Formats: sequence, structure tokens, C-alpha cells
Amino acid sequence: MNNDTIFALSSAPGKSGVAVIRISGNDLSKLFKHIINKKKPESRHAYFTNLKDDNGDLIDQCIAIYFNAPYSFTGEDIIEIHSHGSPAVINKIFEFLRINGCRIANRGEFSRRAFYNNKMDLTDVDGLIALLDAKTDKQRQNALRSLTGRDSIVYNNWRESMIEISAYSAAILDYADDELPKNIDKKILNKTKKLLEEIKSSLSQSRASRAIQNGFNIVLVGKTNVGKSSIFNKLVGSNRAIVSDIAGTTRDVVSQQIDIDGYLVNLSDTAGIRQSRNKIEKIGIERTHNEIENADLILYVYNEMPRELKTDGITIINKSDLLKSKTSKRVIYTSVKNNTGFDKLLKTIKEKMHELMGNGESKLAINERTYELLNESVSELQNALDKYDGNYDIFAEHVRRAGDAIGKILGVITTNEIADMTFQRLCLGK
Ligand SMILES: Nc1nc2c(ncn2[C@@H]2O[C@H](COP(=O)(O)OP(=O)(O)OP(=O)(O)O)[C@@H](O)[C@H]2O)c(=O)[nH]1
Ligand SMILES: [Mg+2]
Repeated sequence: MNNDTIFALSSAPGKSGVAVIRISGNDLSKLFKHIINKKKPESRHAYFTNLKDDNGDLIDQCIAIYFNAPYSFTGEDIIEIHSHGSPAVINKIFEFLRINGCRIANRGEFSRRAFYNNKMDLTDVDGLIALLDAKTDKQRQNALRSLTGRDSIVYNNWRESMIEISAYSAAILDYADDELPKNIDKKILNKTKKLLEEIKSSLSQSRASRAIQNGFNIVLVGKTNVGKSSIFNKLVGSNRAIVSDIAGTTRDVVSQQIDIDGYLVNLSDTAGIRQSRNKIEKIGIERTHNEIENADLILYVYNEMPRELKTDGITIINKSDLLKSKTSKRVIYTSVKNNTGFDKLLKTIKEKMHELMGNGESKLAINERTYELLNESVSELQNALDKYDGNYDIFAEHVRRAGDAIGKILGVITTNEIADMTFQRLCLGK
């Protein structure tokens, strides 16, 4: 690995109150003394300094902090310079650093160094990426769980069990029966089954985890003119979708991200469903059906009590201002005109989301990468059990591969490709 000294702006680019520039490298004590103009600086101490260029001209008044290795984010020496957040100041400090032998960092390079110095494993990096992307409170909580290493503990335990199982299987091949613990073969099989169930159950909760990350898909469907677009606008809080009394107003899917109870929600308004000869409307209706397929929750909108209630979503009777009788407990009556029923609707949506997500308390923060590898691990364990015929040779090999898949999740077993893909997703300065 390259150990040259790198730097990057760690705060947001552009004008800001304070900018944070981070520098990481092998031995930065000399550079730090130069920055603060003192002979014996202390680590983790905030120094006020008049930062000067090599001609002695003032660049800016800054705060500078030195974190000595390995007690830093990257595990190397780190210097943080807190300057005024002006593009001109930042450029001048960058120039100063270049003159002093540093180079600008690549995307994700700080985290890459932290990874290679065993400060983070890949699930921690996944957590960091998710935290930087987090828009809602649930996303923040989920990301932090992964970032602070809770997921790593689960994965490490699984991997250790798999290594143990394949070691025992190998022992059965090498030792005579009376030299081995009693019932070892039964124990091995039971342990493998238990492990398989545990990983499978985590995978089954992955929908919640992924819905937290990518958003929960809620779709408004119903016949034309029932007020879907009006409800959509009400929920997003703006006149995003066109509303009119002409049936068949909405043709395309109109989507907007909103925050409901800390969850990211992708709310979609769709074309009203009816028999239509119009080519464009027909395409719109087709799109409505696609949205229904991808939905986590469907809001069925009517203007009067339907003969049969759908069981897989929430039923809304809109335009309740025009209704005389509003007695059913199984539907929600709304009126966009009178602004009634929306508190109840939101409350019901929240309840449904909690129900479907199991309170969002999925054990692991599963993303696309970890999802694939967990599936790989499950199919190897399944293979080990399915193909078991009293011979531990093949069994041990499948369990070993299952363990390798978990190792790849952690990055203990890593190909450059996996690491590259992960770090590329980070921004500059991380
Ligand atoms: N009285 C009354 N009228 C409403 C209510 N909600 C919507 N409308 C009216 O009903 C008409 C249709 O509303 P939209 O929101 O465009 O209906 P839609 O279901 O999106 O219709 P399509 O896009 O054609 O499928 C408009 O004239 C709205 O102003 C309501 O609660 N009460
Ligand atoms: Mg509409």
C-alpha cells in the first residue's frame, strides 16, 4: 500500500463557517511543528495558529490538531486543520500542503487506510457510507449500528462457528473414533443446521433493512377521479401532481420522497385504473401495475364503500364530504376538500410500516453487497447438509466456503475488487 501523505477537505465544499482539512501519513510531527510553529507539540491538543506560507505571509488563522498513530481514524498520524471556510483559504492551504510534500487524497482513501490498518472492517465502512447518506432518523440508527461494529460481532461469530465446524469435520477424517469427542458428527450437523436457520432468519428481515436504506414504497391506486393525486399532494405537502375533474388526468407515475416517522418513504401517485382506448393512458395503467408489484404498502382509494375490501393494504374512502354514512371501522374516511381524516391515515400508515418492518429492528444492516454474500453462505451451508452422505470431505469444503463468504462481508477475505467497489462509494475526504 502507498503510504505517502494525503490530504482532503473533510467538510462540505464551498463557503462555510469553518472548513476542516484532514491530512494523513506516516510521520507528520515535523509538518505539524511547521504548521503551529512550536517545537514540542502535544497530541490531541487544539492549537490556535497563524498559518503562514513559506514566504512568511499569513494564509489564515486556524486551529490545528495532531492525532499520533495509531490513535486516529486511519491508524496513521493525522493532522486536522480547521480554517475559515472560504474557497480561497482552502485553495491556499492546499497549495501549502502540496509544497510540503502532500498530495490530494482519492475518493475513500482515508477509509481505505483505516481498513488496511485494521481500524475498520468492511461492514464498518458500509455503515460509514450509509451514515453519510442517511436522510432519515431510522437510516441514521441503522447505519450507526453497522458503523459501531455491532454487525461485525454477529458476522465474526458466524464465521468462527463455520471454521470450527469445518475443522471438526476435518478431524473426523483424520482421527479414529475413540480419539474424538462423543457424538461429534451429530453435534456438527446440528450446529450447521442451527447456523443455517439463524442466517436465513436474518436474511428474511433484510427487507426491513433494505427498505430503511432505499425507502419504503407506498403507492396510491384506484379508479380515475377518486382523488388519488389530491391525497398525494396532501401527503407530500405541495401541489406536485396535477389535479382536475377530468377522469384520467394522471398518466405517468409521479413519485416523491417524504419522511414519515423517521422512515424514508417513496410515495407514488399513479394513473387511475379503467378500461381505456387511449394509447398513452393504457401505458400509464400498465405502469400502475408495475408500481403495485414493487410496493411495500398500497393505499386503495375509493369514493364509496367497495363490495370487497383488499386485505393487503389500507383502504381509503375519499370525498367523504359527499357521503352521508361513514360508519365502517375497516376503512379510513378522508376529505381533501375539508382536510379531514389525514391524521388517522398517517397514523395507520405508520402502524403498517412498523408491522411490516418488525419495528425496523432487523438484526443486521443488510445492503446489496452483504445480501449477495449472505445468500452465498446460506446456499453453501444448505449444500453441505443436502449432500451429506456420511462423508465429511465435501461437507467440510462447503462449510469452509460458507465461512469465506462471511469473511468477504467483513473484508477479512478480500479481493481488491470488493474493497475498491466499497471505497469508491465514499466521498472525498472520507
Ligand atoms: N368534494 C371533494 N372533491 C375532491 C376531493 N378530493 C379530490 N376531489 C376532486 O376530485 C377531482 C379528481 O381529483 P384527482 O386528485 O385529480 O383524482 P385522481 O384520482 O388523481 O384522478 P386521475 O388522475 O384521473 O386518476 C378533482 O376535481 C378534485 O378537486 C374531496 O375530498 N372532496
Ligand atoms: Mg391523478
